[in-house]
Amino acid sequence: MAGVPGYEALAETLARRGVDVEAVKAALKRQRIETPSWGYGNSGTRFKVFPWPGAARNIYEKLADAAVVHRFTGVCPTVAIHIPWDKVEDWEGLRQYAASLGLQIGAVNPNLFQDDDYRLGSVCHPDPRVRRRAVEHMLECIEIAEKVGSSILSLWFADGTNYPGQDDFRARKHRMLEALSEVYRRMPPGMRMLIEYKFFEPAFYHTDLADWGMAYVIATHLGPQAQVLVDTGHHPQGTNIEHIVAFLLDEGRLGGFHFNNRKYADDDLIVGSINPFELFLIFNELVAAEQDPRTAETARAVAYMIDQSHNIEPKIEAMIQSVVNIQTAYAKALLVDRQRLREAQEAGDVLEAHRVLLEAYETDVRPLLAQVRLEMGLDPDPVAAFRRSGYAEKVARERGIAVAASGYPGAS
Ligand code: LRH
Ligand code: MN
Ligand code: MN
Repeated sequence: MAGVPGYEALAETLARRGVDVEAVKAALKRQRIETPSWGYGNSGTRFKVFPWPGAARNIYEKLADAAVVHRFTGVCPTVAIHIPWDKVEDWEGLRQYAASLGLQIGAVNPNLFQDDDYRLGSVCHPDPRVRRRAVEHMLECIEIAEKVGSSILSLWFADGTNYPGQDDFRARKHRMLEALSEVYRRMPPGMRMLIEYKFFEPAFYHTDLADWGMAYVIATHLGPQAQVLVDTGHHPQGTNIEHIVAFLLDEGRLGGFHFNNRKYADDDLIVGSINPFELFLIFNELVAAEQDPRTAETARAVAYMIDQSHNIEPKIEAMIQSVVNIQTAYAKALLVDRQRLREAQEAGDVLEAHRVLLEAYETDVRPLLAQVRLEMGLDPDPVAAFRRSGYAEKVARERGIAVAASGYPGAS
């Protein structure tokens, strides 16, 4: 098959560096990235939602858009759902509809933060009636997951307090553990509970699961089917996320990612748009763990999900660009010369070790990815191909422009 411009030269350079180019291409073809239903609808900030012409208005349109992302990237066959943002009467029917589009339903996300009842929290709420409601909703989501053929229950809690003294930290921890134990016990074998942390927002004084350590402790109390989910936007500035990733992988407790990017807080911007080097370093840890027999099983089961919300940018293109940026980071991480890296580390050669990473990071992998896509029967430039396809104009005509209300993703 004819190569893309620049590919032969790159393949030769990589081969000279000792890279098994065919193995790298095979890994790139195997990679799978899940997109979120809520990334296709109108969303924004608490200041304003700018409605996008043709933005998906319901889960069926969201799946149709996700199928288009999969058609142009070839690596996004699953879609995460958020309940009750995604309103569905017939879950088996949804599963079939997804299948008719070449998709499957991925992680099921209960929404435990948008009912009036949850003013003081959900599973940590002082009132047992509210905690019961939260547990019932999670149990319902397990049933939904079984109906749609999903094996991931993905949990994020907005629980926290706004003022010192508002509630008892330790009592809230016990309430959470009690609630999650009941949910955990109801999960069928093979289902995983992913526990997502976030250090602030919407609560401003304390958040009940503020960091990976707290999520990890809860997961270990629950059992092996509970793991930690790392959302890249959920850390204080300066946090070394790749270190957290390596640590959790080593403990067998890294369950998945919510990829996005940010400059300041939980900005949910296009993955890799602000800090592509950080994304590369995260993938560097994932590849290292994939290649280490002690961590390979955990690394291979990691759920790679995007959690993004788009306000001023076209939603489908933003999603495709995120996928491309994730593939770029993964491709570069696959090029790291691990043997030279180990030798430099063992010799205490600080700069050489660092330069091994830079060599991989600074490689222009675009011809490699273009070649991979060509071999997968795809257009080498998925964003450009989508733009040419006329899909955006078609849905804008058919769906029109919705009146968007509040600012949180999925709200309408
Ligand atoms: C919270 C969060 C969580 C929610 C999603 C919409 O900030 O990252 O994953 O489910 O946003
Ligand atoms: Mn998230
Ligand atoms: Mn978030």
